[in-house]
Amino acid sequence: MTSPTGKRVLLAAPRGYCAGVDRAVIAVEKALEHYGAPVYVRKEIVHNKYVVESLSDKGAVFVNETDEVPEGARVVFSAHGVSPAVHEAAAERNLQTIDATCPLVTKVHKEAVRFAADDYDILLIGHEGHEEVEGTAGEAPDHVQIVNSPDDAVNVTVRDPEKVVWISQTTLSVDETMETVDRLRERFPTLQNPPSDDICYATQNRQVAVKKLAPECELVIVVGSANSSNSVRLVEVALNAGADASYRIDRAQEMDESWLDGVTTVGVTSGASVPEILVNDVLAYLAERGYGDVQEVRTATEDLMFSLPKELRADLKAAGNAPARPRRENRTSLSVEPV
Ligand code: 2E6
Ligand code: F3S
Repeated sequence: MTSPTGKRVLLAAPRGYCAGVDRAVIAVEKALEHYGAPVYVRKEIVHNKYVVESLSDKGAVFVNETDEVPEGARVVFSAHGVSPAVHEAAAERNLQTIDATCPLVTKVHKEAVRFAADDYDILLIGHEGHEEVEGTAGEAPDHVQIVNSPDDAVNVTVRDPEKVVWISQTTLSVDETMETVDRLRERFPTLQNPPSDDICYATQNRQVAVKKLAPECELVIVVGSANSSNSVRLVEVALNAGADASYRIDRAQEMDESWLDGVTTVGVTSGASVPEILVNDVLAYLAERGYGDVQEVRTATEDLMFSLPKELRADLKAAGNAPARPRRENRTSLSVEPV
């Protein structure tokens, strides 16, 4: 219902969980149910504090490296993927692995392997130190160079400028990545594109939705954790698209009353690793302050689902448990009017 004050919320759709996060989180939950606690998880299964804390409460034990996992124990690899060296280290300790790498990250790994086999110089656009970039680069360390930003393009040196390809992290800003590619192509005119988009559908869809609502917003709130690349990108996209201000928060308690001073329209979205309950809490916070009129701005509909990691599927099947799984409910509990 329209507010007499004109105050309103524009709620981005799609937002929140993507298919790869849904699968990874369910994989840990199913592993806990099936094998019992503890189940070790290398790195954060997805980059969200609430998810990690909730799974820890259920018995998941998050570690930084496989050498922290007891010999022979079970370990889940996170959605961001791991390099072959990590698989080897796990095998040396006889660990039982469940690989929850998002299939769309695996696709990029395969591109790196293929172009390395053809002896290309591979320019991996992505953020140095991010787990996904470490995993992808680790597939072909002798062929991959990381390009962090458009400005970093000047630092690249290649063996043969006619044999260069770019690939990317899945969760980058589409616009900034295209800028990096343009700069690289100025230097290497025959730079080859990846066979298909590496920035995944979920990253792209969330950015398109924010771009649509941001010009109408004095404030855009992005729910997501500080280490979540795709969530952080949504703040940048909102600001670039015309929002007067944009903040990333992990949860509603981090909202600052002063952000709402003089604000009529608040945009709300969330990263691909963010459970909808955290968005609902933000909407409730805003409703208590007069922003009860929530209008959804939808730019795409998503129905992609991935099956569970094969190791887990096999064990569930052998135990007579149906591998089918329900789609996680990711709708807001508030009444929302589409615009
Ligand atoms: C795996 C790969 C890509 O930091 P980033 O955005 O990559 O990660 P999350 O966990 O916030 O988002 C999901 C994801 C998982 N994206
Ligand atoms: Fe996969 Fe993209 Fe999500 S790479 S984990 S679908 S953000």
